[in-house]
Amino acid sequence: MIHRLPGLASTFLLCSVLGWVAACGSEPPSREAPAVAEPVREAEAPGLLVEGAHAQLMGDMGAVYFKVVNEGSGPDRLVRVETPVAESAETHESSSEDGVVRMRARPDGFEIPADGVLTLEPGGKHVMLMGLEATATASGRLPLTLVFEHAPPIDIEVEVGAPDTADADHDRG
Ligand SMILES: [Cu+2]
Repeated sequence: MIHRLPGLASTFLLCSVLGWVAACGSEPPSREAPAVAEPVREAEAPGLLVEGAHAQLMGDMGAVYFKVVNEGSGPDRLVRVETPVAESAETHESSSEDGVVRMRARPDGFEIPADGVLTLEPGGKHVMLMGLEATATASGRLPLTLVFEHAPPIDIEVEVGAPDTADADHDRG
């Protein structure tokens, strides 16, 4: 922590800003079965199905989670995510090392195994939104476009849900 590479500095910063991401990682998702009225959006492209998209926001930053079900016989890859309502959208992955949750950029995106599922969830893979527009966060819905290596892009509208944790530390120092 004394000497850190420039490339890691932003990761450390994000980790401290997003203390709630770490906190969420320690809690298993407790609401597996979606309620009937829950406005989970689903969208699909040939062979791919996106489901359960939701976002957790922290100021002008947010983490987006969803599943991509690959019903095809070949692997694919989520190569990037685009949105008009944030300055940037990056693929990240959190992992726990020696009890410390760290978040790293995954610039190559995430593989979607053939006949398998790519899962983005708290404490693991996620899409990190930075510089979110206030009007977008207020609306409770974030439009995202998922871009894949093989399948055509999928547009989704992500439901914003408040973080489960009260550990919302805004300290950016
Ligand atoms: Cu992140």
